[in-house]
Amino acid sequence: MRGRRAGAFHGTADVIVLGAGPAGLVLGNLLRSAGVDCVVLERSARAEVRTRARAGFFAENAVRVLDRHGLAEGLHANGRRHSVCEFRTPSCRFRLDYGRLGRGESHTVYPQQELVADLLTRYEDGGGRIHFTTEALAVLEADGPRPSVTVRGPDGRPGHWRGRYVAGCDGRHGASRRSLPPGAFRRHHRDHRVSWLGLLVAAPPSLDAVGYAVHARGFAGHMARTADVTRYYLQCPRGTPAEAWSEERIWAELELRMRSAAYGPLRRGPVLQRTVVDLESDVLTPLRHGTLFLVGDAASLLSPSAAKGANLAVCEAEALGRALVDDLLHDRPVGLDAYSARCLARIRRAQWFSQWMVHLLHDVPPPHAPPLLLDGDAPPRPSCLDTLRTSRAEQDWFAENYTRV
Ligand code: RFL
Repeated sequence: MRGRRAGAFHGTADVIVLGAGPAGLVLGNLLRSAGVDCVVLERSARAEVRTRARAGFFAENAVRVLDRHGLAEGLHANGRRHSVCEFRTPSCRFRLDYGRLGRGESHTVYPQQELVADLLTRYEDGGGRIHFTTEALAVLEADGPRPSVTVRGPDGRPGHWRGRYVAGCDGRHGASRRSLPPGAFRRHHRDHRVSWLGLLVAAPPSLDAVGYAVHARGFAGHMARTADVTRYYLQCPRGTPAEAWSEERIWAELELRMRSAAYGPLRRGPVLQRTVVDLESDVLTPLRHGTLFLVGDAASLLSPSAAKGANLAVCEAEALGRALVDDLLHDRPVGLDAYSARCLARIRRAQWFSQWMVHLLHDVPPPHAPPLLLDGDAPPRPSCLDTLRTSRAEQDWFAENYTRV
């Protein structure tokens, strides 16, 4: 089927990749450089894909994946190593240099949109096919050998793509998830009953660490992005519209919850973006339905508390890319057969740790059965933070899981 080409509306490709986020573009690059015929179909316009600010913390394993395929040049040139967390609690402040704990691994901070822009340039420079403003509407006949995708193209015209495999890299609300027939999968869902107001601020970081502040008014977080842009989070009541928060109110809450009076002021700047994120965990099993595979956020959604989502997307894209190359070029389907179970093992670990972080940082029940509290017992959260502050074994465990993907 190699070499057959078409416009955005109709065509064929051995692998149809839905979505040009980190998952879709890592996969597209792997397939293209191995010589597999593929096309990426993306709902948004090119400019939006290149500028959508989201994640920023990449674990060493995800960086190794990018390195193996020559996709980490920009990340190494412009990203910064990051290895310290600072917890601020009602009673104290403590720091964990997680890069020196556990397995001694750290993060590279590099804005997700920069990585996506690098991946896109690399893919297109290598001759990769991509169509923007082309929304997948449904994946059809995924249980057979010739799946197809119906699309709405740039001017609203309907179209149709046919292939041998479809890679669903189109996020939680994409067509891949929607196209799974009832009974073909199980949905595992947990609403953590916590919401965050996510903010991007045009100001340098205020700390040389990820800041996690636990406060009676709710959680506040600080994460570096670049020398001039910082991400902050404020826990907010469920259902709060993002616009309800004026800049004045945002800074007052951040200063209060981060305890600036005790630990130093925050570096202020205009708020560039504000989004409300409901903290949820959501996994579909299995990650394969016939010739349709789920990758990244389409496979599992995590709360951003432990910064795992983009990392999983990169690792799963590599696993699927290798398996597709083995199947299509070497007639070895074993990797495709193992894809779902392999990725679910990683997802399960990441979900568990992210849920543990949600519990650590908020007044919500722990991930599993609530612990037995005896009369007069302290609630579990302060004791978790205290154990983390004082126990080297707990710190090693934290560091290992915080950087693991
Ligand atoms: P993406 O990035 O959402 O890309 C999916 C792409 O699919 C397109 N699309 C469609 N295309 C065609 N047809 C359709 N019907 C389509 N429907 C959707 C979309 O336009 C989009 O281009 O998914 P992917 O590739 O799986 O990557 C996942 C990551 O983006 C996500 O997990 C992370 O951003 C999560 N996350 C973080 N992860 C980390 O590892 N570290 C972090 O520090 C971190 N911080 C964050 C985050 C997510 C956040 N939000 C948005 C909740 C911070 C925030 C605020």
